[in-house]
Amino acid sequence: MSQPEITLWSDSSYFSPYVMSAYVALQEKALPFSLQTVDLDGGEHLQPGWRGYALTRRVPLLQHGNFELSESSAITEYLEDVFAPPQWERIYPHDAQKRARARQIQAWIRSDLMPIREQRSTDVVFAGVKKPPLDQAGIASAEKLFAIAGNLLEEGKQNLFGEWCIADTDLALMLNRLVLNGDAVPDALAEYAAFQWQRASVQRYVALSAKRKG
Ligand SMILES: N[C@@H](CCC(=O)N[C@@H](CS)C(=O)NCC(=O)O)C(=O)O
Repeated sequence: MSQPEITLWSDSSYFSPYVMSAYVALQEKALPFSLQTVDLDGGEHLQPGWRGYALTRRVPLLQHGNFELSESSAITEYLEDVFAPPQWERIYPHDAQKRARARQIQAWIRSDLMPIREQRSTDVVFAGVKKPPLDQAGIASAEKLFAIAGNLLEEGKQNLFGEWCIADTDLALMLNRLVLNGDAVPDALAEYAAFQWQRASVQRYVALSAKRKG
């Protein structure tokens, strides 16, 4: 049976780290999908005519046939459920505890470290913008990130759980907010972030934002 069509809605600049996560998940599973954009600056997502209006009025929004879903980690979990391994590539660890840990990391990155998210917005990552030094709250947030990421990635591991999973992309994005701004980041974490950034699926998303910027 043929699969319903998949569409991923993004902000028009492709600067959203959450859209990136959903995009990378689709790419890793090698699913055919089309991209659509909504103009957040112009408030297009707040118009009742927009597909995501009845949900959260935010991107990313996934359309799979008649089903619409927002919240990036709900999207990546849905894709893993519907396009399950081994038929499709795995984007979460097989082991239940590692899978739970990956979801924990995703939820944590989306709900904590606000000073980093505010002071190192993703134009740093996707458009090469440089920001002023972090304030006290930013420094405390960065120290927390380094300590926790350091615990998760002991001994300079290249992936959180042996093999790549979607939480690696999310954690690397958070670290790269600092690395790509030129902030001091412990070597092992900067190397991990650089390694993750080279992944083809991530680079395809980076290319989208670069194309839009240029
Ligand atoms: N927790 C959400 C965050 C989504 C989010 O913050 N999206 C932003 C773009 S990066 C957005 O749509 N902002 C428009 C708004 O909130 O009005 C997720 O993981 O998908």
